[in-house]
Amino acid sequence: MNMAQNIVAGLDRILTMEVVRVTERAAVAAARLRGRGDEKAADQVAVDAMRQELNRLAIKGTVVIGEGERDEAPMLYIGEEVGTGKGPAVDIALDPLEGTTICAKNLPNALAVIAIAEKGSLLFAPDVYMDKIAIGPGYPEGVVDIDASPAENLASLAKAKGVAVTDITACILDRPRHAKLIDAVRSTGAAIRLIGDGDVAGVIHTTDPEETGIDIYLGTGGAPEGVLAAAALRCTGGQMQGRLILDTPEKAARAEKMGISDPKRVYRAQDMARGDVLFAATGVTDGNLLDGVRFGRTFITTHTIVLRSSSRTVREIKARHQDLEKF
Ligand code: VTB
Repeated sequence: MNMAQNIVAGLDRILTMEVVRVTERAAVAAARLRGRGDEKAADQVAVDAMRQELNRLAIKGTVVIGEGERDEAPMLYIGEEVGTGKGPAVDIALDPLEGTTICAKNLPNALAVIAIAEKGSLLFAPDVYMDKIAIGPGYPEGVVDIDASPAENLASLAKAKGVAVTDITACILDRPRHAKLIDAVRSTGAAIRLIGDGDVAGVIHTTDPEETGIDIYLGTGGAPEGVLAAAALRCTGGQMQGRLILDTPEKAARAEKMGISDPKRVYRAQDMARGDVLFAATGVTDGNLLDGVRFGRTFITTHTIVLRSSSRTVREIKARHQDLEKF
């Protein structure tokens, strides 16, 4: 396939490498403020850095999942046009610092994240909660179901994996709203990894249980984070279902304004991120899949995962940045 055909068939392959710089740059900026207890400052520098690098990409990009509505986010707001404007028209979902609290406390799994997809193919999700369930690749379709009980899902997953339920580990956000869910999972004998934040990482971790020790992600987290995680899962394989929680008239109206006609709809990964999708994440703090940024005396190292749905290639890029001026 030559380059021209490739652009027509999906996203420009060159973007796969170019996009790495975008998350690397945001991650380095955020990492300089790791463990400083200042979430806002870390987020701000990551946003600035990501935007700067994004605007160098040869794309005509529109932010569909970003830092918020135009009036509340001065940069990388929903609807902002990014890139040089010369290149394929794409939708972008991003989170320059997923896990601001994690970064401020210097705890594991803070990431700089971006997903790029063909125009019109990412779910335009309001900033509400989403109920989520996700498992990794290699299981028959329908092994887990968002409407089944935690006990049913864990039993079904354990059976499909060929292990006892007690050998399954679920990842859940540590929130009071999950008390019932946590009890239900514990009563099956399964283990739980409780995370403080960072459910994009939590979902991605299900795709490599040998490495991460996590088989299933359960619970409610941000809907924008749900779309980002779905984009990653589209590339790695795995199953995810999500349902928006529109429990007030205000949220329902907001969702409707964003084009969501069925408020109870269950979205699978392929409904949240359709077509050809590129996903990149760089570790800010050390994590289960990615190392955090290391600051050496003469160089900085970054660790990035880059995924593309059309080829399902998983690339890990460890970069040694010797030109420190660029950061
Ligand atoms: C999660 C988590 C994020 O928000 O989506 C969470 O992945 C959900 O909101 O890192 P609550 O904190 O209100 O539970 C974050 O913690 C922050 O965006």
